[in-house]
Amino acid sequence: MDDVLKVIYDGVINGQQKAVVDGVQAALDAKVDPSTILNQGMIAAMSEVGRLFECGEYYVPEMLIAARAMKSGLELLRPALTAANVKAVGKIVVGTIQGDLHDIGKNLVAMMLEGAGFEVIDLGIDVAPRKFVDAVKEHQPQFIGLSALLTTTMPNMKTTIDALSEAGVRTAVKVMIGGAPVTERYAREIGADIYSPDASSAARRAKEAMAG
Ligand code: B1M
Repeated sequence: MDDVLKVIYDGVINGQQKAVVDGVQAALDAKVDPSTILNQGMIAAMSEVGRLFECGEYYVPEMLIAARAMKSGLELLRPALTAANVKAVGKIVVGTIQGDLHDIGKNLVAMMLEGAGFEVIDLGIDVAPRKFVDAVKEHQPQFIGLSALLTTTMPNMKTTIDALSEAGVRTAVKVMIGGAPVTERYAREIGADIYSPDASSAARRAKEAMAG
């Protein structure tokens, strides 16, 4: 790997925002292809961060700091990616379900998905089923991602899936759900397509679903 890409890669893994931004600037100045910067510098690093999290070496704070460093680099890289017409690997609309204001986990999921190369449209918190339906129609994503942290708001995941069916767009998207009280069994019960226990597996499972 090029020295400059290694600086970005290590910077993301170690959560060093300045190192990542300086590395991206240096790579752009050296005319490194923007998609190489993205894939070999940032996405590869976030995938390693995901692995470290899954094997218990990293915890949520390390993952958050890495994701923030990656985001700062991405801000700088984005115009170059657009100019080079580098396509996202897929598109996902995410949001915290109606009635629920918790967004730390959802933001982390969004950042890991961005780190995996997805375009993420974040609808925020307390998102009504209708808003998810409208976003599916407007943005035509491959996935929608629903997050719930309260046992009292979990049923709104089912309400949202029902709203997608009623609007005739259920089969147009795969529905991924997650959040502390959510389980694989619950996902099956309400007819969601993918359950993810954490942000890193959310990114991995979305990529697998795109591939398969
Ligand atoms: Co709230 N809260 N809270 N809270 N809060 C919990 C969830 C609670 C378990 C605390 C407790 O009682 N022990 C409890 C829920 C109990 C229950 O439902 N059975 C609770 C309660 C009761 C409440 C209020 C009702 C309190 C009150 O007002 N009486 C109230 C509800 C407000 C509302 O939403 N309408 C409330 C409010 C709040 C704050 C606003 C103060 C704040 C939220 C701030 C914010 O998010 N901006 C807050 C917080 C911080 C928590 C705790 C302490 C931490 C949640 C968190 O951020 N975890 C939480 C207790 C706890 O979990 N220990 C608690 C860190 C985060 C990284 O993890 O969100 O689980 P998590 O996300 C993970 C995975 O779940 C997964 O990936 C993430 C990263 O790995 N994941 C997905 C999440 N979404 C996913 C989506 C996916 C895939 C994976 O696909 C799309």
